[in-house]
Amino acid sequence: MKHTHKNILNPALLSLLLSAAVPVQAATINKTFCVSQTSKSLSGQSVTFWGYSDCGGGGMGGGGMGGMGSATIPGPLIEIGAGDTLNLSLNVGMMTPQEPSPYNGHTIHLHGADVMTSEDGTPETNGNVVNGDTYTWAPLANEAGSYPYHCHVHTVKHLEMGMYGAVVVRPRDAAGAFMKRITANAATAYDYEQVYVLSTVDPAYHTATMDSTVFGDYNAKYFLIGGKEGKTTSAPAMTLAAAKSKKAAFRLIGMHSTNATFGIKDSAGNLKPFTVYVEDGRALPTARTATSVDLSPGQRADLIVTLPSTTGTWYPQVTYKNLRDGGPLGTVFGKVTF
Ligand SMILES: [Cu+2]
Repeated sequence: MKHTHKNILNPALLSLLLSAAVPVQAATINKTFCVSQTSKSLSGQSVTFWGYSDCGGGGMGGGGMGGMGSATIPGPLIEIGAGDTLNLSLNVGMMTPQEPSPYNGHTIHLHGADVMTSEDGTPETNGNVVNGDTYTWAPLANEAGSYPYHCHVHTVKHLEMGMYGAVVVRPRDAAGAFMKRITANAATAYDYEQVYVLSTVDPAYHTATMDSTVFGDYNAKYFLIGGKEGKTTSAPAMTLAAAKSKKAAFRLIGMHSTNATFGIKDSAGNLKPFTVYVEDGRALPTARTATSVDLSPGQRADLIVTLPSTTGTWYPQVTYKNLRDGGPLGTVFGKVTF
């Protein structure tokens, strides 16, 4: 058989090559968030928060007359596929808790997302308004992982008030379904998953406004995972009912204003190793096995721990640390049963 140029362009071969190159099915995801006030009891004290709620199925005014929804701390979890397009609208058309001008209004900043400046939600940059907007992001295939979103108006105040949440960018399979993997890499497959949004509270920040000198010094008093205190292993902030020999993924998202260290201990207090696959929304060139991971504000880590072959209880935990000297401020516990 003669090898000619024509043979290389054989239609069957071309079709095969094209099908291999066709990306998995992508989706367009439209969400509308609103802002409202709520309060939480932390260590017996009532603290006022502002938070996001999901108030519509897409487009401005999606909430219609149905109201603003109920804010949660952290805000609603956003799940999108790598390759999808997210259109995230913020409806501040209705009365929202906010400060007087020039610190009024709200935005949504998709932290760590590679977006156009006009989609960045930072009022100081061109094209970003504070009276409602739609933020568009189409993460690439290599951007699977965990991200935070938060308000970028007078950030020192508004982020502290609870205006933050998590975005998980998931790989999709050939049929378009979310995969139980951190990235498309089969080595990152897991059976269970928890999102740990780390945050701290300085109650003085919750009552101060405008250019208060209070904002010159941060004194965290309450320490949270997923908006909960979890001060002891018997009252954990997060619980996961898993099964022995299975894999559990933890998505750590730093929205705290201190330093922090994450670790997983067994019931005897021994640190258990885990593998970090993604940091700050990018896969590590080589997965890293560790018994602790440090997280500064804005940082993320996506990791997997393999549970033992006998039943038991482990305690994932975050120790918050002073920014200046690393001294421990408080530990928040999670719990995994298997
Ligand atoms: Cu805000």
